Parts: sequence; C-alpha cells; structure tokens
Amino acid sequence: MVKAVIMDEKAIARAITRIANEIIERNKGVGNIVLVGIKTRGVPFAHRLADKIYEIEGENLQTYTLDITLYRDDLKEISPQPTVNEEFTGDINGRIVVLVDDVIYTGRTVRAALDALIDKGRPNKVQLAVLVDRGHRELPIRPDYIGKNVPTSKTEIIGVEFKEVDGIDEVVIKE
Ligand code: 3GP
Ligand code: 5GP
Ligand code: MG
Repeated sequence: MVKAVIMDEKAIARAITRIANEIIERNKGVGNIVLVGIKTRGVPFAHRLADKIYEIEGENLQTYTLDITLYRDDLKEISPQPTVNEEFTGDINGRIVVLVDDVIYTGRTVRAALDALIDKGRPNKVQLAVLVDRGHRELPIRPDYIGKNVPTSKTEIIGVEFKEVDGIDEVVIKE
C-alpha cells in the first residue's frame, strides 16, 4: 500500500541535477570518472546522471552495469551476503568510480559492489551516489551523494520508479 509520494518527477529531476553538479564540483571536472549503475534501477539513474553531466560539461562519461544478487526470500528479507552475478568488464584502473544505486539500506549491496570493483583493478577513488538513503545501515558505508534522506521503519519499503523501467518517475513510501 502506497502511503505517500516522497518525490515526484520534478523532485527527481532536481535531485539528479544537483547530484550531477556535486559530482563535477567535488572531482573538479569529470575527466577521469566512470559511472557504475547497480541493477536494476541504479542503471537508469546512472544514465540520467551521465546525460545531465553531458548537458553541463559536454563530456560523455562511460557508464557500466553491475548485477548484484540479493538472494532474498521476499522483498523485505535480505540475506546477509549479496553477491555479484556476472563478470564486470569495465576498466577501472586509476579511474574515479561513482557507484550508483536507487536505494541504500543495510549497505551490504554496496559492499558486494566494492568487492567486485576491487577485484577488477585499482580505482583511484570510489564514490557512492544514491537517490534515497532509507537508513538502517549495518556496515560503515555512507553515500557521497544523496537525492533524499528518508528515515524509514524496517517494515516500510521505498518504491522507486523510473520512466525507462516503470513508465513513470516517482518515489513512494509503502508498507
Ligand atoms: P531494483 O533492482 O530496481 O533496485 O531487489 C529487487 C527490487 O526490489 C529492487 O529494485 C528494489 O527496488 C526493490 N525493493 C523494494 N524494497 C526492497 C528491500 O527492502 N530490499 C531489496 N533488496 N529490494 C527492495
Ligand atoms: P542494502 O544492500 O543496502 O540493504 O540494500 C540496497 C539494495 O536493495 C539496493 O539495490 C536497493 O535497490 C534495494 N533496496 C533496499 N531497500 C529498498 C527499498 O526500500 N526500496 C527499494 N526500491 N529498494 C530497496
Ligand atoms: Mg537498487
């Protein structure tokens, strides 16, 4: 059941514009940056950041995809050990990698993503961008770029919908 819309299309667009600018500002340009979207909805989010950065800076960033298996019984039960599903092929040696996901919760998905990245090379830096931080971290992982902080109870679920996947841009809170 949807309890509230917490970001509409305009709010999502503004968050993407702000995060794109923050990425550019923090890294003093985007020359060495690659974006890595975590499936599923981290991927359209990463592409939108790339489009926005192109609009602002005129530079086309490489955007890769990482597929993490969560081994969940259902939506609310995440197993302690998400793992990476497929070989990650991007060359990240010496690059600034911005990991991109729709929601961060326990942080275990990002930990698995970091494992996969570090296996593939030695990035100069890794940063993390999320559209929603819903709290409840179980690891010392903190996003560098956040669309919106949404304190949740553990029984609530953040629904993230992107036009590319769902036909609408919306972030809702459900139970
Ligand atoms: P995403 O792959 O597009 O990010 O994990 C499968 C989908 O279920 C995810 O979509 C995520 O948005 C959604 N989801 C909703 N609530 C939860 C949750 O509590 N845990 C996980 N792992 N995924 C959730
Ligand atoms: P974590 O590993 O940090 O617990 O969970 C992060 C992953 O699970 C992200 O890929 C994210 O999409 C998904 N996730 C966890 N909680 C939610 C939620 O409330 N809503 C959505 N949409 N995804 C969630
Ligand atoms: Mg996700």
